[in-house]
Amino acid sequence: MRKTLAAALLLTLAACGQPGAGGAVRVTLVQGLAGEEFYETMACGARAKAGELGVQLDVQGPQKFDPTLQTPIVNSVVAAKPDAMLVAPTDVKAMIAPLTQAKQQNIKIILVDTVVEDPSIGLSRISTDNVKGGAAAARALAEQIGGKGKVLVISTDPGVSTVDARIKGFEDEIKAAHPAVTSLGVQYSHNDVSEASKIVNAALAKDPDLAGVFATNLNSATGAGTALQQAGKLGRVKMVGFDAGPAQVKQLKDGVVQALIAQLPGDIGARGVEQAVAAVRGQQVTASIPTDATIVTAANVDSPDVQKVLYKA
Ligand code: T6T
Repeated sequence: MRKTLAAALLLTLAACGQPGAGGAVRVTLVQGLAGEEFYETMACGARAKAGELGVQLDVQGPQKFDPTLQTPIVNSVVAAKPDAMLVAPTDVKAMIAPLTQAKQQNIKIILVDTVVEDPSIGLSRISTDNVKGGAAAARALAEQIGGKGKVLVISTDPGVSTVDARIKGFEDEIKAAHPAVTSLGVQYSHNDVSEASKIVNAALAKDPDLAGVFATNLNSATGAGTALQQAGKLGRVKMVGFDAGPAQVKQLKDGVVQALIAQLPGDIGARGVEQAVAAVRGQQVTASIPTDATIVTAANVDSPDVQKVLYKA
C-alpha cells in the first residue's frame, strides 16, 4: 500500500515537471581556476554536500584564471542544461554575458566566491567578507612593521570582485588608522606565481626600505613570498597573504610570511550546493551568505581549530 502511494507521489511530481523530481538534481560547479587549492577545496565541500543530498555534481574549470577561458566552459555548461550552476566568475564585467545566457535558459545560478557587477545574476552569493578580510590584513601587517614604513599590495587583475574588495579594505584601513604607513599602491600579477615574484624583486630594487607586502590571494602570496625568501629579506620585509594552501602554510612556518587569512572554500562549496538545491526545488534561497575567515599565524597554525581551515593539497 505504502509503495503504491510513494509511486503515485513520484508520478505526480514528475508530471508537474519539477526539476529533479524524476531523478537527481543536476548541478555544475564552474571554478575560477582548475586544480588550484582554493577551488579544489571548494569542490571537495561541494562533492560532500552533493553526496549527502543525492545531487549529481559535475566540476569544471579553466586552466587559467581568465574570463576568455572561463566563457567557453560556461557556454558548454549552458548547452548541457543542468538544473543549477555554481560559478566563480573570473571578471565582474566579462562574465555577465555568458551568465545571462545561462539565466535565460532557466539554469539557477549561485555565485560562489566571486560575483559579477549585474546584481540580477546570482540567486545566492556565498563568500568571505573580503573588505573585512582586507582590513584585517592591513592591521596585521601594520602591527608586524611596527606601525610605520612602505607597504606594497600584490593582486591578480583589476575586475576580480574578491581581490578588489580586499584591496579596498586594506587601503581604507591603512588610511584611516595607520598614518605612518605609506602605501606604494597595487601591482597586478595576473594570478601568476612567477609574475608576483618579479614584481616583488623589482619593488625591492626600487624601494630597498620596503617594510611590508600584502598579497591578496594564493598565487600572489606564493610568488611574493618566494621572492622575499630568495632576496634574503626574511624577517626584514614582513608579509601577510590571503589564503592558506600548503605552500603558504610552509612559508608561514619558515618565517617568510607572518600571517595568512584563511577562507572556508569547502563551506562555500557546500553552502552553494544547498542553495542550488533549494532554488531548483522552488524553496527559499538566501541572497547573501557570508562565510568566516581566520587569521593564521605561526603561533596558532598547529592548533586543531586552525588545522581544520587549511586548504587541501
Ligand atoms: O583567494 C581565492 C579566491 O577567493 C579569489 O577569488 C581568487 O583567488 C583565490 O582562488 C586564491 O588563489
